[in-house]
Amino acid sequence: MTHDSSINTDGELNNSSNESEQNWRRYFSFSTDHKVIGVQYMAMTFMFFLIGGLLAMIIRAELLTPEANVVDRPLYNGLFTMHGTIMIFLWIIPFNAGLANYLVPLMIGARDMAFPLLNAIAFWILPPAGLLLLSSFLLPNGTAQSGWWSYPPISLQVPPGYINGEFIWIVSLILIGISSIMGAINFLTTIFWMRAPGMTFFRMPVFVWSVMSAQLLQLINLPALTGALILLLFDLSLGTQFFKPLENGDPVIYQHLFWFYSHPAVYIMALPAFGIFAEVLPAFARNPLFGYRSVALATLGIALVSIFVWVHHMFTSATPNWMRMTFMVTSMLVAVPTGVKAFAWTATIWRSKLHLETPMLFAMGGATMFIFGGITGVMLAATPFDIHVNNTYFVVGHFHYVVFNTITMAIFAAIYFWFPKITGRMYSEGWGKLHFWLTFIPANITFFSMHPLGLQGMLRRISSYDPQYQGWNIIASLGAFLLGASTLPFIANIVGSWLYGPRAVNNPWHATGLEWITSSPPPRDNFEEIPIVKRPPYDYGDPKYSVLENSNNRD
Ligand code: HEM
Ligand SMILES: [Cu+2]
Repeated sequence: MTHDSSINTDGELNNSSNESEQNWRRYFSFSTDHKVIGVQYMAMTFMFFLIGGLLAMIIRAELLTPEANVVDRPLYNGLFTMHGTIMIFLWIIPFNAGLANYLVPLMIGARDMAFPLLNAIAFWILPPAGLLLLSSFLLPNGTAQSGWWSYPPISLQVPPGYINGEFIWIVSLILIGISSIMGAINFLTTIFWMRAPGMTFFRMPVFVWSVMSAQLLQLINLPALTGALILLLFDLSLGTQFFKPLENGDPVIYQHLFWFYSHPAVYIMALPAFGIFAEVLPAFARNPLFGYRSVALATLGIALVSIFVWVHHMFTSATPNWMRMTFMVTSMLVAVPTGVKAFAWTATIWRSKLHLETPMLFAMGGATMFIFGGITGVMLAATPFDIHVNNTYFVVGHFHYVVFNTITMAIFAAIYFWFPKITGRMYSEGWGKLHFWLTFIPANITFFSMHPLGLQGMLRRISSYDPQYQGWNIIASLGAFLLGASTLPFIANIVGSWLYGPRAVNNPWHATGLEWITSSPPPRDNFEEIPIVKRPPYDYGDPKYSVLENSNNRD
């Protein structure tokens, strides 16, 4: 790539060898450097994670007691709607985009993303979209209240007024979707065309395979959601009747379109997490990733199967029996490629000497919790079981094991693992471990409690409940408050270490990825010289390939 002459921002190139502190300002500027954009994504989405977490604290405060006594019902509806929307569309999905932005060009030996300007635009759509969404709290009738799925006809029964919470919700989501589609085009082009010489597909780290698979899903499935949202917007504001049951519209079609995206979306969130496990586990077990090729192909396999399972969210939505049967089977098929992954993680660390630094703790914790969330997923995929627990806290428990205990933990693993690369500083191991235990234990307390609640019949999306459910709810709420507090040592560690941490060497973990051969933080164009790749990924422990580890001795 020879873009340095055309697309360049305010003389960064000249500065790139200077101290990184002098460059902190670039994180607040419009930059086309994929690394700056990556950090911008990650920092911004973390802000939304905090906001989403705050909303969750209010929800759990309300559920401490059977009565509705903290917030009124419309606000409660708004809180869980915004909590879910923010966590999915402004935390996990864009955080993954940010991490991938930072890592993919480095991991494949490229100087930047294929379309740096498009990359910056895709990012800068998000802050206004997110602020727009939040601004709906200020409307006289408050935010959208129909949950993150926004099913019609409920989502169409909104307080009058052209600009209401639902309207804002739809517009924000369309904007976020446009940003994601731009990102998908950019990621796929980059991975297909910008790999360094010798970086064949089967030499790519599994993280890159994960990004590629997840972004393929974005491209294939996201248009269904965007289309559905546009039609919903028409129904809401222009008097059309695509989804209005009393006027010959069909609300179930909306559900199909919604889940055609939003089921694969769970893998758009989860695949990068699996990719993180595939980087961190081998590095701290000093073992090659077990069954690398199978894992890479299983990644693509999971993505493919996930396109054909969406109806498992609609087992109770007037779905004919033949369709329930079919989608029960396809849903269970996901367990096959997923099992390959779980087996590979286990085999990678089997009988190895584990180095239990913070990234490894989070990766092992997250991978283990995924087994639990995956099992409840397969249970839910069984139609007869799902019919009973659909719309109960069992479902809430299931997906929080996956989206929090697995994916958010994987995100923390990634932050600690690549922190030295991104900042050029080391974080504090003691604070990191404290953060891990303060996350892992309370998260399990909180989200485990939801399973018995659901099996006993407690419905989701309610702000008052029968007193028989209070016991587990108190446990869940106390766990949640601890979990909220766990972000404090994290923030202290990240901010403090970034400012005052000891200098990091280029490759503190003696890891094998290309991102570790360049300086920490990397220069504007990533590599002084584009590397020529001659070795497989994850060649830990193979003396034949020890060159990379030694290259660290330069420091
Ligand atoms: C890989 C990571 C996964 C994530 C991030 C995830 C996420 C979610 C989410 C967010 C929901 C709730 C949607 C809602 O109603 O608001 C959900 C429900 C569901 N999940 Fe998962 N899930 C994962 C894995 C699985 C697996 C492996 C299966 C089955 C093989 C599965 C089967 C289901 C089913 C059947 C439901 C619908 C339950 C119901 O509403 O009655 N999930 N999941
Ligand atoms: Cu699903």
